[in-house]
Amino acid sequence: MKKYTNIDDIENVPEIIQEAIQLKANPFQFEDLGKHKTLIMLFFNSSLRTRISTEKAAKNLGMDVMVLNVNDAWNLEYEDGTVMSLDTAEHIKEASQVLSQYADIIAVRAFPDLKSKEKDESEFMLNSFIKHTTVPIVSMESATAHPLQALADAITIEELKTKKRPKVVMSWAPHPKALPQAVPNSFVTMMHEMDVHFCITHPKGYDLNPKITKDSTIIYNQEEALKDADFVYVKNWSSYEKYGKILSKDTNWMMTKEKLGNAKFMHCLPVRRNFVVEDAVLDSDQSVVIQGANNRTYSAQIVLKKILENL
Ligand code: AN0
Ligand code: CP
Repeated sequence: MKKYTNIDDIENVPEIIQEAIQLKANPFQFEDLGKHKTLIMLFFNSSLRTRISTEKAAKNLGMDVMVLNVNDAWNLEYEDGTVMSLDTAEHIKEASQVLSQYADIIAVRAFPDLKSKEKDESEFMLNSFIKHTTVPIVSMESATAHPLQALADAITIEELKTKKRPKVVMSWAPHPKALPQAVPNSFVTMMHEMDVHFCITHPKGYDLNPKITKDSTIIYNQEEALKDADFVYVKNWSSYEKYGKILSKDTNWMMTKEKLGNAKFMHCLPVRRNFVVEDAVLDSDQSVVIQGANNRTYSAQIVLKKILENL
């Protein structure tokens, strides 16, 4: 693997899921692979899981890890040819090349600001790193994708499914803040690669990028969509059409024990209790959010392993 910024960087999804499950059973089997290799993680945004699970994954492979909260460094310029007389103190060209000398792999978290669809979809931050660094890049969530999360979700479904082709429903939920579409985008893309019966449910106006949802079944009636679900993946996102806007905070879309039926409850976390999902769900045995978060280590570890093998 040359980089991991999108699910299509994976050659064979079913195979990588099985490899991750094997790694989980024996996480230290490749502890020499990353010896004298350094992972630098750059965070433009907050993180709990990604920050810690990716470091743990790298260390399981014997790598050294350095973390930079980029907002503590110099304010970066991405445009070519600008007169840097304002707030930006360092150009991505220098920053990327300098960091490449210190790292063998660079991982980046850079959320969108949800103001301009075109700008966010250009993935200018992530792509600037890809362009100007000389080492492989891993996305730890970019403007439009969260591929490490989706791979962990796939591992969780594979581990917990009790039938060959489970029904997976991705259900929108309300949220007080405008959130990106990165997590749902990657989850949808991943479900297309898996042998599952998949549908999406959300209020009108919340359709994701049709290039991503493609021919997914979209059902605007949540109750109908949730019928006989084996896994319910709950996530809020802001509108794609009215880009970055909150169109609804309708509490009727919150996930409840009653709506969940017998399905397993999934969420990437962090989650707002009793706004996105009620306590009764999170505190029940049907919630697999904690086990799911554990798989973040193994999704990161299998990705880092494949990149290290290709260095
Ligand atoms: C972020 C998002 O929705 O993209 C990160 C999730 C992993 N969530 C929040 O900001 C609450
Ligand atoms: N799920 C996830 O990416 O969590 P963090 O934002 O805490 O890293």
